[in-house]
Amino acid sequence: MSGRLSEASLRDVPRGVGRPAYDRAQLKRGVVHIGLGAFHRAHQAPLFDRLAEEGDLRWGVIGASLRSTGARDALIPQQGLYSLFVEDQERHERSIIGSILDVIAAREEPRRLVEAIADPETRLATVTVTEKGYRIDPASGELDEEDVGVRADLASLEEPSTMAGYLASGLKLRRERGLSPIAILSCDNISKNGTKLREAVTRIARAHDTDLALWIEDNCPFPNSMVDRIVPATSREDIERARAELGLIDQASVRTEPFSQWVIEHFEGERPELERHGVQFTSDVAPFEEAKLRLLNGAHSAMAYLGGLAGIDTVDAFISKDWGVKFVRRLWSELAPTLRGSADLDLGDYQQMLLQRFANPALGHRLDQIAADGSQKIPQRLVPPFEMLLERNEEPRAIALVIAAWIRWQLGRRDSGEMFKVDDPLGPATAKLLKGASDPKDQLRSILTLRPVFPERIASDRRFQDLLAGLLKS
Ligand code: CS2
Repeated sequence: MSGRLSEASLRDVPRGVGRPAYDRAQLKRGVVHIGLGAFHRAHQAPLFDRLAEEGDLRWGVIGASLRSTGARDALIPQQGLYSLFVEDQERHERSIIGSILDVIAAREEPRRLVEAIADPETRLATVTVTEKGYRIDPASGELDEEDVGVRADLASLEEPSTMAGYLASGLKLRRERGLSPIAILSCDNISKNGTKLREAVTRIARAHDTDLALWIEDNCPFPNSMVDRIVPATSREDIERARAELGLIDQASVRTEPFSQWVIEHFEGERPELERHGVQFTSDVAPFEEAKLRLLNGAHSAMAYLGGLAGIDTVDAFISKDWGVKFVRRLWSELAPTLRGSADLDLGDYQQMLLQRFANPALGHRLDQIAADGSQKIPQRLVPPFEMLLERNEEPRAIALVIAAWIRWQLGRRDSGEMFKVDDPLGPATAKLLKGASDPKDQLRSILTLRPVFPERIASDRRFQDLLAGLLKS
């Protein structure tokens, strides 16, 4: 029987596995992080761990999940400790990360999260709640005021429901207590993520107190940022492997690639010196964010729907096929001209590196994971460049094929006939739209009325319709 990873069992962790050398009891609760999934555990938390390792003990993390209790149930018995496996063809690095100090399951204890944001020790809030957690309309970027949670937060901030509601509520309390404002750092794959988050939070704040909204606007930076690291969701195999390699049970183990990137817009106020660990601070994140959203995430979505329909399971399996690489290159040849360049970004090198990252066989990155929530992702990744190319009178067939594959995906049936459940907040809406449609032409007509994905100006474009109709038919 293996014991559980914890402070007490740290000494049993085998040699060669890194572990915190700093005194965790001295670590301050400087960061509140909302959205304690695998991505945070593999991207931001290890950076805060490294800062602590160097003696900067201001950036311990209080993590919160809004809906599930899984992270709390996994991490609290381990006092926040978990293992990180960094792997590719050559590297196999293992370490125990110590920067997470406490975990709140906000659904059960909403006030604890509000209090954490309003704690004098808190200096920064970070967010990874995925696209759908913003409750914004994916196409317009505006807060979805029809959403039940948003409606509740607009009515009361006592026990918030949404991420933006929690932030508004916590900031309200900070202001009432005369505490300093803090920066709120969005780390999700959304174009202009900080700007959109600020709009969502101030919109909710304004519904309660206009002065609060002004205070937030004037004092709390919401820098835009681009984050990048491929992190498969923790699977049963990961937990098994952690047990085999550590001799301990770790329910929160996470596996990732060596590559990691974080580009953040400069902002005023106290902040962690992340540049010591390769994080880039810049005056304009847009070129990085666009390149990443379109080339990396766009290719991911392409593989997810085309590969998923064809019955392929993982990114590396897709990219190992000649036609797979060929298609991804073709897609990039359409997408790259839509990017505004930056002197710091060589797109040729960037694509070459992406191919290597996609081919990493150690990740086992599942296409189903990427396929989830497509209605929130396609409008970020592929609709804007498509529109741009149409304006230039071009006919981007590869992008259109991915959008057509996404539409096919909504039917919940692979090419083999195997049925699956579409995992998407708009899944019920797309199912309803497609239900009565008898042929591809009908299906297209219906699905193009889905405004969060297809804004009017693109849905009504004849060339767009014809292109998709042809592809869906074939
Ligand atoms: C992926 C991303 O699941 C997805 O939609 O495209 O999670 C991707 O792995 C990360 O953005 C990489 O940084």
